[in-house]
Amino acid sequence: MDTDSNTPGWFIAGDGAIGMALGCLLQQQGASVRLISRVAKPTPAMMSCRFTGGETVEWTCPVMSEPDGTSIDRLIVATKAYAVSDVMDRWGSSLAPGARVFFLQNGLNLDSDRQPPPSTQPLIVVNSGFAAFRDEPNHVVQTAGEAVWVGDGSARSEASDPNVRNDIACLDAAGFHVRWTPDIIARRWLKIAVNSVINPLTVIHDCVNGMLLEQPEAVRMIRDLCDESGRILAAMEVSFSAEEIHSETLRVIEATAPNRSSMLQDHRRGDGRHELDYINLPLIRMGTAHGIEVEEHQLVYDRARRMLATCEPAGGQSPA
Ligand code: KPL
Repeated sequence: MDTDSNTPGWFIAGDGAIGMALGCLLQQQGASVRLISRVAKPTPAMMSCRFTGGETVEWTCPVMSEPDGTSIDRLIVATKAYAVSDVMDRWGSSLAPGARVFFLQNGLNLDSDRQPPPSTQPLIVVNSGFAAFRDEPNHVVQTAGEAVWVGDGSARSEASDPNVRNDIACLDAAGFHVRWTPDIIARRWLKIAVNSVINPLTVIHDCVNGMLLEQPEAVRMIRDLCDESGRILAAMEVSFSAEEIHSETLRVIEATAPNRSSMLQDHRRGDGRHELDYINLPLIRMGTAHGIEVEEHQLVYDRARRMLATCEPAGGQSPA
């Protein structure tokens, strides 16, 4: 495993909470890290991270907003789903042949899930256990550090490329506990099913995740949505049952009880960008395509869409 700062470094697109926390963890392991920001920022940036153990680390890191001719061997895309196409448009041509590109988004875009150039290796990360939030512009607080899943969509029991295995070992040693799985597509659908319950319901009820369990209407909707998702996933031959989706949803709500979901944060930020069409819409579309009734999901989608519309620019947004 390389932790040597002379080896090709890590580029992290997205200087939000997860991007900053990951950058800090990797740099502490001795890796060279550069953050990629959508907008030009003073560089190097001075940041701090408080980790779950209680330790606070001050760190500095170069920040880039435009390619400078450097060839990128490993890129972590830690942006929101709607920003992925911008990242690929701007940085795709800087990716070296064989570069590993780790995608950390919630949900997916069924119309055009933006891929990096064909000569590179896209890897899907399903984040089911690492959480952080930003409480000041350059200060991040990590709130959970459980295992997360990674895969390339193949049924291989481990990554075939030793570079990918090395990357996974580096991330794991740094404290981002990635585990390879041959079932990454099913795991992504499970996470979509869970997020499609928690995220819009926290917008509708304007509450932190844990409060959902204190509202009888929300508790009933959680059950009904999970049952419907179970029928959709069964029709898609994805192996998670309604019971498993329901218990995973309750587990996540309890584990992230004090969190404001990312969709509620999008709503409150009010800049018109949110992930409803990347999380809820794919399930609705899959259900419809397989002839499954999606009444509960459609109702929740429509309610949340109306509420999120109050923060959209005229004309709404379309999946990027
Ligand atoms: O993934 C999340 C999100 O907010 O998008 C959960 C797990 C619901 C945590 O808030």
